[in-house]
Amino acid sequence: MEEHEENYKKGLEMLKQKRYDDAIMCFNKALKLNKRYKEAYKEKGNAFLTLGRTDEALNCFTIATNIDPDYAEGWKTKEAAHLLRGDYDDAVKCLENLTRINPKDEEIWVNMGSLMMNLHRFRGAIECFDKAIEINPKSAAVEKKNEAEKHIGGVKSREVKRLIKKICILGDGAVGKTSLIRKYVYDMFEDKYLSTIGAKITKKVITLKYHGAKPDVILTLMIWDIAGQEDYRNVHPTYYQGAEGALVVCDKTRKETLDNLPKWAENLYNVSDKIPIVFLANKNDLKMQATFNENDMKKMADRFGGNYFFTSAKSGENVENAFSEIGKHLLKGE
Ligand code: G3D
Ligand code: MG
Repeated sequence: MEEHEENYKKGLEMLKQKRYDDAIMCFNKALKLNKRYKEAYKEKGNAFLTLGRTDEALNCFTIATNIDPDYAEGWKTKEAAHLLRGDYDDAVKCLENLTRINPKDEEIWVNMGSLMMNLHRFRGAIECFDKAIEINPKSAAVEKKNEAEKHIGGVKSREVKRLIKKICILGDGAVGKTSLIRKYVYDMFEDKYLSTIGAKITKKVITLKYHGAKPDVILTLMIWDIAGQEDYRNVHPTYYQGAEGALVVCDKTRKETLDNLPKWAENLYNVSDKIPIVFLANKNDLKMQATFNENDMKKMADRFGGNYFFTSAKSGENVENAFSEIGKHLLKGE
């Protein structure tokens, strides 16, 4: 193996170990030896992205796609970075490049159409959905196209306000954090590209209509899942940085996970401002195995002035409510 490749491999290993600064150093060494090493630029960008340094990340992705304008992975990560910052028009441009590279990829057309819908670019969205339907007549785009057509035929487009907010989901391992996100964000297209960037970030776009009283709000929730480092002493501060709300989860069948909730909350507050927290006691479907009751949960939530819910990622109980509650807090003062 050549030396630049060795450094690149080492960088990937560092990424796996969540040693992002070390990873960047390795990629830099690789790039010194091979200035056109697009993969190294992409992975260096991923490391920056995970550290929350989106400007530097974008810089890397831009270089990678300049080196090779047909580098699909480069465009995907660049799109993810733009989404994280809320630069939707730039994200659309990345998708345009992806459709140029893979014109037969139905999913990319659907993604681009969905994003354009969020931007109220309905005619452009319909063109994308048509392409997807051409590739697969049974595409999810059929329904989405109908939706877009309704908008064009109907009332003139209203003023919209776009917001992007980060929330974190915290709590011990196996309490059901990832399952709760999966249940809430059923549109799997939405997190496909983001899953390639190392941090587990899932996007959910919610449109809030005020029927004339105020501009409609398009709220993009960036849900950060702390997959794989479920020890409150070990969480990288970047996971908390910039968060405007948090869901802190325990498992109703394991009392110790409730006892750990205050530690999660305190640890978060060591880094963040006093952002709103909603506490969840998950696996409420397992009634027979309950190890604590509502009073225990209430006492804990009261300490932090937070609300609480008993949820089940399995049955869906209170999952929408929990995320809407956080959503309500996020929009206060907007
Ligand atoms: P984590 O992301 O917090 O680590 P996961 O937790 O979402 O990975 O869930 C851990 C396990 O709990 C999974 O089981 C999952 O199916 C289960 N689980 C999550 N939420 C619920 C729930 O509300 N009710 C029930 N009954 N089970 C739940 P496996 O066996 O797949 O590891
Ligand atoms: Mg998980």
